[in-house]
Amino acid sequence: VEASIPEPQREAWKRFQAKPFETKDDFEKEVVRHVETTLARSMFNCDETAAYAAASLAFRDRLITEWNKTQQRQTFADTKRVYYLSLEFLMGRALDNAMLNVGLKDVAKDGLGDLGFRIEDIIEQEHDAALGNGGLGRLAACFLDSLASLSYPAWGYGLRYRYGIFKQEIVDGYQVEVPDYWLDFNPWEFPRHDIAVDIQFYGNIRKYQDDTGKTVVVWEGGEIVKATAYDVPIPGFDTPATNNLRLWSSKAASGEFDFQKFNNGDYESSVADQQRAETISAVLYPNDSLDRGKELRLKQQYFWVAASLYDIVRRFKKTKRAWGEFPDQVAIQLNDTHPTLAVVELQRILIDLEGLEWDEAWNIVTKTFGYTNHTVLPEALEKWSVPLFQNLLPRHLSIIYDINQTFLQSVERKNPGDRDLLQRVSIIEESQPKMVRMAYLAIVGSHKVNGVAELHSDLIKTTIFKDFVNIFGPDKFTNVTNGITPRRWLHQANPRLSALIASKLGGLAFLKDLTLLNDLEKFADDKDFKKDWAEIKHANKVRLAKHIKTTTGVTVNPSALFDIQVKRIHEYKRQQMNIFGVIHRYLTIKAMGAEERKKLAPRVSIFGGKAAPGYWMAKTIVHLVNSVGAVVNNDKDVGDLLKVIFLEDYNVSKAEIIVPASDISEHISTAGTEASGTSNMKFVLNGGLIIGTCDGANIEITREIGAENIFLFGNLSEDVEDLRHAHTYGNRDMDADLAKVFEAIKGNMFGDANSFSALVGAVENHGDYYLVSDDFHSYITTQDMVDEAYRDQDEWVSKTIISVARMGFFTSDRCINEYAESIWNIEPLVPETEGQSGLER
Ligand code: 7GP
Repeated sequence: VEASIPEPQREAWKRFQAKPFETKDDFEKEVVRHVETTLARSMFNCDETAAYAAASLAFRDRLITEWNKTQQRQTFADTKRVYYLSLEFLMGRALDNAMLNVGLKDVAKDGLGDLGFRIEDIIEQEHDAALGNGGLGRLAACFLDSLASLSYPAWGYGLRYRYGIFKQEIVDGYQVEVPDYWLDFNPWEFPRHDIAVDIQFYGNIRKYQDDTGKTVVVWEGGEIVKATAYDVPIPGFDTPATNNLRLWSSKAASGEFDFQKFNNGDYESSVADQQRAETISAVLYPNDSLDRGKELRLKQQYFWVAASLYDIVRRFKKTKRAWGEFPDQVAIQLNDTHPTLAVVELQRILIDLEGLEWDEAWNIVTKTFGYTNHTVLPEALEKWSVPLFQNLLPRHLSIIYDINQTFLQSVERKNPGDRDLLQRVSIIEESQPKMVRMAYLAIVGSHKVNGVAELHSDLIKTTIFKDFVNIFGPDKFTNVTNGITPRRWLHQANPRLSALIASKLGGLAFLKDLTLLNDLEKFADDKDFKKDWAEIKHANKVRLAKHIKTTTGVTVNPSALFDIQVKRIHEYKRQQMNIFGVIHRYLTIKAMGAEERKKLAPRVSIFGGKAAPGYWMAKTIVHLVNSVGAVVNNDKDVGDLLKVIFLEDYNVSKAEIIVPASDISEHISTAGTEASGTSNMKFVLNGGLIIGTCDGANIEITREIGAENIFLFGNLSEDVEDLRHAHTYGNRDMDADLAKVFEAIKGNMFGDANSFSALVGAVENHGDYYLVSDDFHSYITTQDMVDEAYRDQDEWVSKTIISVARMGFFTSDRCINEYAESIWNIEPLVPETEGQSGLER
């Protein structure tokens, strides 16, 4: 690295190069310097906001020094890198994470203490980076943490939305969306004004023959938008390796066009152009698992993909290698189909700009890409209308047609005469209008396709992608079960539990090798350990109870059983079944005598999650939960026996308070609909048990922790089709308990029944697509078993310890190692000083 610096500068550089702080004094010095110079304030009026800003800048300086070294190390080692393309990175807060990963949180705590601040208050100042909707976006964030912590050469590429996922407010029981303008002050990004790419839209294609007789295609005209890079450093845990997340922001290109308008006195319309360009990266689409086919969304996708590929190709070209070596240097992972245009864009670059032959180029493309599918829900599978495509990206559409033709010809060769098959697998759907099927394009353009849990990976092979398994063979399809980072989801969210575990395992090494948790199992019957364990859970519940009190005004008893369901609101996730179950419980309590009531475990049912703004049914579920809460929580007769809470604006930083506080959490999707789930893993890792269906990763969690430690219920995925069929064509008796719940709703017990008629009607009259009525009985009887089990606290605590001990498999480190080996073919590039960051083991 040193040798790369020109001789004359080397001396000065060595003398003055940035030295990251290590001690409390140096940290304080940095904070004061940032307050007084960077922020232009004095220490006399340094409030918590300024202290947050200065502390973050001090850590950012530290990260960026290591970031630089990491990038240089990778460049010189000339190793293969992976690029993770994701439209969503749900990062949450950065300061706490940076302090812990670097191993200097204690230093910062003391330093801030000297300056008159409590570190918790300073951490609270940070606005979440909420650049994602739910599971898919948070998975990408966990992956970045693991990639850096394992020292893999990896970059994330995404969009720098001006507005992240909306802020949810509950007004009179209804969800109201408020814009999340999060960029007011963001110390975690570096604008790279020197890294800007012009991105073209619209226009026409022109073909001609060059001197050698070769056909040349040019894409001309249209409009140009400029992409500017913003870099976010991603620190690894207990390693100096610091990776990069590059987010693109859109601006109008300062072309002659604008100037002409300006000179003609048309100032307003030249400003309008500017604003139009900026809209591309302005908002995150707030739909989770729903494709809306909006032109601006396709524009976002191409803008981001084109800028990222330009960057990746530029970096590759600096190595002066032959194009054939591209897949040896570059792996690109498509996080769902949103970046699938990258397949087409790389093919375009290779044939139109670099002059490669089609086959040679296509060979490079397919070796480069891998595609991860995150859902089988039909409404989430992306399709773009051909006319829209033709207008926005004419050259790409013509390449897609060529890709499709070559592909269909090969299918025809192997399956002569099977026209049905050709129609089924065609990338172009022959509908009115024609549609481009993005998932099919992603499969054809990648060398590996994976699902995110075993059941899900099996399902995609037997349902939505069945024909492709026959065409490409089964080896192209694989499974990588999701994981979560134990740094954020144990060490950061639950510091006391992490410390207790460390005290028994002899240090924090389990945070880098989660299978070490296995050794905890021998403490499952240790009296003192169990007491400490239970005490920490109680303290976490007290913390959540306080949060509930300040945000909702409701007092809950921290000794009650905390039953939590937090995730995006969706019919397939079945929050409606949960609230119907709560109503059933309420009716049961009301009908009980005093003696019977004494035997009941008091329960707090906690809900949280956002509904997509246009998803009316999901919003109705939110309304019902709040309406039930308003009645139950004010019923003196019920008191502590039941409370119903809706937590406003569920996000990553709130999850860090909520997840450690559960006794039981709910993962109750209709079997076969939840691809994996990741919060199920977080809750168990924090000493909560789960109630769930045989779906997604619940199945593998059961296998790991033992069926005796999880409350499974409900129909299996293989029965779903028959049940749906029976709903439509058979006679159905509504479950008696569910019928009573519906009667209560219809009798206006929770306010005007008309508000909820769609929810009830979906089950009663409209086919009950999500099988609420089929699973309701086993759901409520399993909830009774939860009560029963909770009564034996001693046994319950042992179960939670054993479960935590067996959760090692679900670290995202395991998951990333699997991707690295079976899909990306990349190796870690471990810095010499790895594990020497002074972190206590
Ligand atoms: C989610 C899945 O619903 C969830 O089961 C999974 O754990 C998560 O991805 C990570 O793999 N999918 C989405 O969030 C989503 O929007 C549609 O999928 C593209």
